[in-house]
Order: sequence, then C-alpha cells, then structure tokens
Amino acid sequence: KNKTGAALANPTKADYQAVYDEIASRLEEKDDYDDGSFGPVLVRLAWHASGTYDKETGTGGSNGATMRFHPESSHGANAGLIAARDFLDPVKAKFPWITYSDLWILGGVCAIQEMQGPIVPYRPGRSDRDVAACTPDGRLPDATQGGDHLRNIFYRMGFNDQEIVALSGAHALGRCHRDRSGFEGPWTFSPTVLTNDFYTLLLEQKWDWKKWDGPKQYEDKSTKSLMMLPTDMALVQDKGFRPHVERYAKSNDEFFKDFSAVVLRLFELGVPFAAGTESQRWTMKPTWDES
Ligand code: DDH
Repeated sequence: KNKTGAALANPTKADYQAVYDEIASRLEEKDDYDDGSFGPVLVRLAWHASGTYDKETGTGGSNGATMRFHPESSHGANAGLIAARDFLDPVKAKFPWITYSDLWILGGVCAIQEMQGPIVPYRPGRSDRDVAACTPDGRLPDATQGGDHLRNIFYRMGFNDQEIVALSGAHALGRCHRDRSGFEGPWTFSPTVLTNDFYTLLLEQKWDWKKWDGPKQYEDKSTKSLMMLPTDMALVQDKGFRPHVERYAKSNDEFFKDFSAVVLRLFELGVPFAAGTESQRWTMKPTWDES
C-alpha cells in the first residue's frame, strides 16, 4: 500500500512527521482565525480529549477520541472545539491510516511546538472507540470554582499540586469566547506564543472583578484587556499552589521543562501502550528547527 493508504501496516516516525508537517503548514496558512492561529484551540482539543481520565476506573483519556460523538461533543466544556476537530479533518482525509485519537494529540504537540513552546515527545498507539466509551459530563474543570475543585479534578487524573500549576500555564495561549464558555478575553498579550507570561501577569498585574453582565471573571486594572478565571486566581490565593507560580514566573526554562513533562503525561492518560514503548517516544521536528 502507498504511504497514505488506509492500510498502511506499520507507520514509521517519518509517516507521523509527515502528518505533523501537514498540520504545521495548515497552521501557517490559516492565519485569519481568532488571534491569527488555530494553535490554541488545537491545544485545548488535545487537553479536553485527555482530561476526562479517571484513574480509579481507567475510563476516559486520550484513547478513543469519543468527543466526535454526542453527548460528549455537546458537553458545555467542549463548546467551540468543533473548530479544532474541523481543522484536523482534512489532515485525517489525507492520512487515513492515523487514528483520530493519535491525530488530535499530535495536533496538540504540533501546536505547542509551532507556537515556540518546548519539545513534547510523542508516541502513537491510541485507538478510536465508539459512542459507548463517551465519558459522563463534569469531568473537566469548572472555571467558576476554587482550589478544592482543582484538586478534586486533577488528583482524579493522577496529578499533584505542582503539576496542576504547570499545566495551567497553557493559559498563556488563546482566549475565552463569549459564545463558547461565556467568559471573554485573552490571558496574555501574545496569545499565539507559549511563554511563562501567564504566571508573571498573575503575580505582577493588579486584578479586579470585571464589571459586566457575564460570569464572574477578573480583568487587569491597568489595561482592562486581559482576563483571569476564578480557577486561575486560585493558583495565587492557595498556599500549596503559589510557590510554583512564583517559580515559573521567575524562570521560563523551569516552566518549559515541567510543562513538557506534565503535558506528555496528560496526553498519554488512559492509553494502553505496549510495555517498553516509553523508549520509543519521538521528537517530532518543529518547522523552525533548521538543523
Ligand atoms: Fe483552559 N480554558 N482551563 N486549559 N484552555 C479555556 C481556554 C483554553 C479552564 C477553563 C478554560 C487548562 C486548564 C483549565 C487551554 C488550555 C488548558 C477557556 C475558554 C476556559 C473557560 C474557552 C472558550 O471560551 O473558548 C479551567 C477551569 C482550567 C483549570 O481548572 C485548570 C489546561 C490544563 C490546559 C492545557 O492545555 C494543558 C487553551 C489553550 C485555551 C484557549 C482555547 C482557545 O480557543 O483559544
């Protein structure tokens, strides 16, 4: 079978790199969406595909891509992610041998790297499951809540306080959309570049409740153009979380190192990889790497 044929028996690293390159070139080309990139919404798709994991029952996680189906596609938390799924559909059509579950995660890895984030090692091995594997609503975090809720949700996935803070740095990317979550605005001034700005802004700006008719959110006092969710603010209000915010605000390198490690784990939750394949994780080459 040829390289893009549905029956490609043993896809190699080069085959996955070709998919990566296709996603990267579509990211480059389709620059009239939102703040100029589909990157943030691709990261969110990969996270919401993975973040349904429950370590007690082994259900949820990135194996399955069950967000293709109602009811999971209609869960409030997933509002707007159709944009990311639609973005990736032509990639799936061009490389039909890749599973949706591996493709969505590769989309997240590609978006993070192409938005100048750290390398996130990748391995394939996810299989698509049917509608019966959809997870119940309520497994993803609710932005109106505080620290206890964050711990309930992320401990269920198997993460600790430091990892909750590291994962939350993804909010350097993208924005809230009134017609999706009800919230509005970006967290940083460069929402299409991954940096530790989420932490520096959280600590250095003065934040007020936004006066509006929408859900309770914070806005920065000086420019009134940035936002924080109640769950974001919990990271500086809670003394278990705050030292990690301070550490990542001080060092982008520390943030990148910890973010890469924890996102790798997030993206592999619930996947029954064959034993021994940890050593088969690949570094997918970013387009900006000229070597
Ligand atoms: Fe998030 N996130 N997220 N988030 N998230 C939203 C957008 C984005 C929460 C709520 C929201 C993570 C954690 C949390 C991204 C990545 C990650 C929006 C706005 C809400 C609300 C959606 C919209 O209106 O379009 C809450 C609550 C939490 C938490 O409790 C910790 C994590 C762990 C990640 C990750 O990727 C590791 C990204 C990227 C976006 C921007 C999406 C976009 O379209 O732009």
